[in-house]
Amino acid sequence: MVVTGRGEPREITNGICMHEEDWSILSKHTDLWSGVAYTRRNRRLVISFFTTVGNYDYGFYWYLYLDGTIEFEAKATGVVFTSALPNGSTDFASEIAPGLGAPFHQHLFSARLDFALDGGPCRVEEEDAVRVPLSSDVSPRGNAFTRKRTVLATEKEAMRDADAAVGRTWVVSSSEHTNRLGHPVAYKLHPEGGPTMLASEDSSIHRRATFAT
Ligand SMILES: [Cu+2]
Repeated sequence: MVVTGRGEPREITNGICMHEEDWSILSKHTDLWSGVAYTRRNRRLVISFFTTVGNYDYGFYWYLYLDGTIEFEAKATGVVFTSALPNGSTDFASEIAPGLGAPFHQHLFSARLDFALDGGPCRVEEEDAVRVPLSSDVSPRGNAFTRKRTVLATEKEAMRDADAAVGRTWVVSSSEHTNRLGHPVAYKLHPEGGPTMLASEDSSIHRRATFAT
């Protein structure tokens, strides 16, 4: 709902919200030698909408930051999904009131990203941090580590799991355009940690949301 020039309410159906907001500090530094100190504020453009699905109200929020970062956040609010909890067992639900439970469940989201980096074709590589064993030539103190990039050439190969233990990210890079250092222009996907599909492999949920398995 917005206000018209005459001060009357006007409803916008299927509207989205766009606004800017201050987002703390973009960068700061105090140079110990020159004494120069600076702080630069961060801002982000927020593009969002809510949709009501049953008992839930889902918020889908895209954030565009000054440093080029694009972040997506899905929010779930609304009313909690409940069930009877007659014997007080909390094996499959959290008790939220006497005799009332909130059953364990997952919210699974799928996002399609069309990168079209610099307007051309692109590819995706998986990047993992890799420990380098202690050796007299490469890592005499045992503190070296490197990264390994693997091209995911097919959709099937690209069905990968996040792995926080190796700092796994996915690099989507242009196969035609390079930056001023001669490297392909690219975006890096940083996954959020979270469990994959927890329902049984034989369940109908599993068949409907294979992207989450
Ligand atoms: Cu839920």
